[in-house]
Amino acid sequence: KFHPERKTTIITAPFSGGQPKGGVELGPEYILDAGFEKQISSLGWETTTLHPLESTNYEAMKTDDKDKYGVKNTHIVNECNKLIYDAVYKTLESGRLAITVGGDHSIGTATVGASLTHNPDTCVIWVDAHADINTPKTTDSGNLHGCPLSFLMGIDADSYPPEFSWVPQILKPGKLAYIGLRDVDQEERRILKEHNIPAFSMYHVDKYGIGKVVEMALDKVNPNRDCPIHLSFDVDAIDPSFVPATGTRVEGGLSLREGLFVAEEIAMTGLLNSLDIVETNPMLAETEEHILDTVSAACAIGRCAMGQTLL
Ligand code: 4U7
Ligand code: MN
Ligand code: MN
Ligand code: MN
Repeated sequence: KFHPERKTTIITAPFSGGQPKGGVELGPEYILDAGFEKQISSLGWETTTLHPLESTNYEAMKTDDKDKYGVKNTHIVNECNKLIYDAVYKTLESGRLAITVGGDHSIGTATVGASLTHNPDTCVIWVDAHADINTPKTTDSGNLHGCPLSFLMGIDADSYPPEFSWVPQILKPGKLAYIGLRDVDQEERRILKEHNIPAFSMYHVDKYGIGKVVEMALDKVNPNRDCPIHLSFDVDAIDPSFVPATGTRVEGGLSLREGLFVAEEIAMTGLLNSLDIVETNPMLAETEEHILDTVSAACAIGRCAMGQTLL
């Protein structure tokens, strides 16, 4: 419905500053080298690519120190996010579907922020083992890939480093639903409860099945199936047996098929307008097979979300 002309822009976000491990910045390179753009164009999409971080060197500026606000690498996370934001916003304003390939999930601040600024009716489906809704006040790790959603919702806004003041606090609790959760921090649970955010954990996937869970998630955030969808897919939502090369693995995740089903079902709505595929870290693979499994899964998520199964 939203993209009858099937035009998309693949935006690379080779960035690791939202978490301490090296290698996640190589995700986009591996995914593109695996033929991702061709795979999407084979589905009938006109594709183009943008590399907004091309002339930056944020990786070299990364540290492991918390600032006085309790978070790490605030400066580079914000600079990077501003560049990604502009690329996603420009892409959406030109009528193209935005696919952002990460990189760690701190870039969700930019991608979701741009999607909602472009169209405030946008709803967000966040597929992840984690809730990514810590605030500088609640985070233990200080890793900003665990915080993007709080910035977008303006939760604990008095605790933010001033550099985050550009972020549109535009995401309403009723416009966000999670699928795949299984490692949620105590304070994050409180936030989810307090704001009444629909969260479908692995418990719900086991109890109801993935088909029903996706339907329930969409019923919450998009009851009339008429709003654009931003799908933010952290590959760690899928079980580490299928997706081993990622930074924060948690056992007991979605099967590969369940993960792909989520993407397929979003494609079926015809409402997908923006997509993130994040947290692929080839350097954390123990074997070549780990790399292949993880990169292949990331590509498959993209193909399914872009309608592979509708052909
Ligand atoms: B990801 C964590 F404490 N909640 O804040 C944190 F468990 O983008 C993990 O989903 C965050 O991979 C994971 O550091 C962020 C931790
Ligand atoms: Mn995660
Ligand atoms: Mn995440
Ligand atoms: Mn992770």
